[in-house]
Amino acid sequence: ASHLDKKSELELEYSKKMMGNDDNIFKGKTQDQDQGAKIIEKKPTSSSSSFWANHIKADTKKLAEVKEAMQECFNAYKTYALGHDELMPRSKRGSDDFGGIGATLIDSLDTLYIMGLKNEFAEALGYLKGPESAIKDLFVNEKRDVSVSVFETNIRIIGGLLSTFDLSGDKETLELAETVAAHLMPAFDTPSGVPHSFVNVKTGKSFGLGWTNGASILADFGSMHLEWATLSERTGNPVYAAHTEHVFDTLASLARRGENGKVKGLFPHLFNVDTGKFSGGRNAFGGLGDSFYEYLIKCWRSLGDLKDAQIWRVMFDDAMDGMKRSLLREWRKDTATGDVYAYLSDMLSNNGERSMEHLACFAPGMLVLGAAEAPTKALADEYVQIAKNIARTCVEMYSSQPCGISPDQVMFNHETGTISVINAINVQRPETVESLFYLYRKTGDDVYRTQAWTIFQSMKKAYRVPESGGWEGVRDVRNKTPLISGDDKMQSFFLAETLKYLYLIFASGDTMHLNEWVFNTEAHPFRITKKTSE
Ligand code: DMJ
Repeated sequence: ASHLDKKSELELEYSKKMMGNDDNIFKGKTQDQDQGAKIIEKKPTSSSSSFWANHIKADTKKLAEVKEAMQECFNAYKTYALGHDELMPRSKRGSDDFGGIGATLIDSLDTLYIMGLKNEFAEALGYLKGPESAIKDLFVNEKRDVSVSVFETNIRIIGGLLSTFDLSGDKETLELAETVAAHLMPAFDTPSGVPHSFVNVKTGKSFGLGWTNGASILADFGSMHLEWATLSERTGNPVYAAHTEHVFDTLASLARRGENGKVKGLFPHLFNVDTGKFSGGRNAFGGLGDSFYEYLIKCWRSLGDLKDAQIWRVMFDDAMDGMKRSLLREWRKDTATGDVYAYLSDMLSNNGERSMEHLACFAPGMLVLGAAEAPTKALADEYVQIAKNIARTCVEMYSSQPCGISPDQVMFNHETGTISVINAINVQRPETVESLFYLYRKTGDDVYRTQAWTIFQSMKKAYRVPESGGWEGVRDVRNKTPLISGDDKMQSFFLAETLKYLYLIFASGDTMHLNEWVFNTEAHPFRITKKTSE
């Protein structure tokens, strides 16, 4: 009961803020689609440009090539798998790992919009709102008895719908986002108020995963506030933000009491929603932990209505401190240039703690965001330096393989300065190109564009399935490109994230400027409601 009392206090406080917030850009005002292009290209004010590199010009030829890839992938999805979650590019049919809600369609919307693929965007939106709509079938008409992942539905579906609203002003997408969130809400009805991982959309029954013994996962429940606070702001309904703010408050008070494991600033992966305590797992930045840390800085930077804003910043800097002390490793130094290659340990003792997942390659991007408005210049410089050192390793994870594609997990040999493969698959993940995007926007150093282009070319060779035009992942990156066997799956995040970040790397610096937009962990951009000063 205590968390419910807390929730209503928060709701009250939030409503007061909403009523008094004259800057709320969505009060009685919507953007129309024609304004969209201007919104994307809008010039940042000169006072806000100093942290980011100025005068980044578009590389139109490369932009066109990435856009063509997106067009091809979307059209293949449309032709063979429309309404399904993902395309199987070889089998030329759909697969439904997320409840059959058309994940790729929704994940693609804002990418199509940003790339100016107007016809495809209009078609996708038309389908979403039309009578065949898979998402309406499930969430509006409640036709199917299906359980969905709270995290995946939040980052892909609510995130994709919210960003489509922010970009295009289409109100129905906001209403749909609210309907989806209302169906996830029963997952929060636990003694601690921290949500279960899964919820049945029809019955509201929620539950945890078998392999965690029912525990919820830090990256899942800890990466919801950006979407839910944005949803509250856009709709004027405080209930969403109140739910996720309570989750953050729970974590913050555990940290204050020192009940968050051995390393100050970091958090274990598994949480018992009944006892309200952590129940195990590692403190690391790969899967299970990753986006929780990312959201500390993204929420702090971008949410004008953030309660006790400073504690988000403090928790982020504490986490980075914990990361430096316990996870950051240097495995190679280039004797000629002095360049350091760093990585973040997975802390898996059977690999001698010298392993890293590709998933952790989001960290350089997060560190660059942390450097903007950091408490001191020294800390900002240090964050950018660590970001560069980790990104160097992530790029090497690609270039060290015969097909130029990174494995999903690697091990580092500090003695020889070499990388070996632990998990040879590649599922089209975005994290390295995501980090190259942030580093390029920060530094304007062309090395990042060159690296991104090389990776994109390797992806094209390894992923593209000519029979359908869809792009798939790779089963074993240790093979040379012509020998590669594909996994017959086009991940929805490939269209939401990988291709979007690649496009933005070659776009002008004013396109989706990082002082005006924040990208959720599935690369869906929301308009920033707090003015950033850097
Ligand atoms: C995406 O769904 C998100 O980026 C998430 O935070 C991590 N995993 C995938 C991409 O690898």
